[in-house]
Amino acid sequence: MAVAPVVYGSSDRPPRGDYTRAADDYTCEQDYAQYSPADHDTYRRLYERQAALLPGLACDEFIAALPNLGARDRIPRFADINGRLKPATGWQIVAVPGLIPEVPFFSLLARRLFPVTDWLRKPEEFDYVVEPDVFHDLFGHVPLLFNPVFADYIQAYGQGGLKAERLGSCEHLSRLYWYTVEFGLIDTPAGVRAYGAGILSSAGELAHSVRSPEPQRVAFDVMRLMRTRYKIDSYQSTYFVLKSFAELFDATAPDFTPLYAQVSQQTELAADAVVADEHRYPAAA
Ligand code: HBI
Ligand code: FE
Repeated sequence: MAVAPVVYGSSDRPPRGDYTRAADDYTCEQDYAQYSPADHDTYRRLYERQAALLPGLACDEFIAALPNLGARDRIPRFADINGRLKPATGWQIVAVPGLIPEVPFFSLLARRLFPVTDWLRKPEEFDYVVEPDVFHDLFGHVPLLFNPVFADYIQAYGQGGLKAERLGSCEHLSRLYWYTVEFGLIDTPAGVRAYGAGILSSAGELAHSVRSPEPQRVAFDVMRLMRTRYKIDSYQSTYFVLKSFAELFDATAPDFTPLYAQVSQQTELAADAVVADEHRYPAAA
């Protein structure tokens, strides 16, 4: 059944994927035949460049989990990754044609199914692609699904998302996803490190988020985070720093209903808003 695609942010181009091949829940088969030798070479070069940048910038949990992706010299088969992922944390990745609406997205996460876009950027988009492609989803999101605490958080996020939709609080919850799963930092004895997929899959933002003096790095606080708008097509001005993945899971375990009521009474904050006397982390050396 043809399903209506969704477009992220303010892009005016139609979505890239072929949504006519998606089922009612937006999932489709990974169309492995679509990949040309040039696509596999683009993936190999993206993986090689990004993996070389990780030491001193990515968190240890991500670096330790990355080899679970398997193939580095070509686009992996999702079934091969699932052969390792399902026994590890009960998660599986499922192919989707691209971005999908929030309720189908939350529903898949709640079922421990992570949607992975199956098309790859073109060589001319090597440094930046507007919509998440298979490299962003596989390299950025999938390794930490092998981490039990983080994997439990993503499922809890999916379950919370379905509730948020009923409460009309999707915007607040998508900020939580954005500032943790996509652009989160975590503190370590050696300084802040990246765990967010949007950072880990970006050649430029990985060093920027951890080492640049420009952005502010504030302590993770759900209320502060949910008040803060985010930017879709440029580096973040504010990053939120966890003490541990357990902190993220514990902070999002309680029922968010009172939190949504409270945060909707407070003024929103711009992505670069500076709030007086809040703890800021220094850039890592
Ligand atoms: N769809 N395929 C896909 N991948 C995402 O990461 C994604 C999405 N739809 C919506 C979305 N993320 C965000 O708005 C979440 O905060 C819901
Ligand atoms: Fe993503």
